[in-house]
Amino acid sequence: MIRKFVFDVDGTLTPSRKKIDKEFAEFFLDFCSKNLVYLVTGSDKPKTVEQIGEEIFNSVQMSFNCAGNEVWNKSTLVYSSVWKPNKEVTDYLELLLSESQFPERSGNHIEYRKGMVNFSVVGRKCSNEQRENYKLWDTKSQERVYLSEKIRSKFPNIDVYIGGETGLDIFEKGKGKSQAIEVIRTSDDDVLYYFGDQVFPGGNDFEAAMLCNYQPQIESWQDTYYSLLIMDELENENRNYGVNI
Ligand code: M1P
Repeated sequence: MIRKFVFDVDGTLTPSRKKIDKEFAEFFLDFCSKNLVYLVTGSDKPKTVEQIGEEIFNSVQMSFNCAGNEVWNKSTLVYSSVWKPNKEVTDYLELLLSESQFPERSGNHIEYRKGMVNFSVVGRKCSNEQRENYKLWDTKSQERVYLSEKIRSKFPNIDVYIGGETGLDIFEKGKGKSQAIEVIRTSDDDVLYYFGDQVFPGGNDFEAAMLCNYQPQIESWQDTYYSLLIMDELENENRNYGVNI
């Protein structure tokens, strides 16, 4: 049995778009040195490094950025998709943006990344206050569910998922996070654990998590920390009793 641990970043290892907690970072770095760890995130490499630091980024086996459309092995770029949404899609996103009843706009609403775009009504440049306002609005109005259904039904050849706290991750059909799992699983002996805060139908972790063997229930980085601590403790206890898990 070969255990492999797959982690989303925003909302799973860090608060969304924020830096990793110092104590957890120390623990996680040690975890990476003892286990096969992979990152699968909607964000690009610069944002990921800014949030988790170079040391953790370089200690994982591989980082699947932009939902696996840009793959890094430490500082080596292994793969980069060239897909871009066509004008019909981006015009439609602009239309949806203009129709949203949410009153605040911060700029950078359609962010182009490798092989995907991130679409955000409040905008990627939002302040913490605007982010909080949008979170409340989205919870109340379910705007991101509504928008993703509209986009999905108009363009059946693209995939749309709720990611992070404010946006939607949009890419070519089948080119979401699940493509990373197909690379990570290399043998029938592999046992994959998926840690993600968006493991629900329509969430950007859902399909990837369903391809893994275990999906601990995570709603925050604290949940991830706690699950890993429990796992560690159980292993130590079992080791003391001579049981192999
Ligand atoms: O991984 C999904 C998204 O997570 C964050 O989204 P938000 O800022 O809306 O909370 C960001 O890191 C975003 O880039 C990413 O796509």
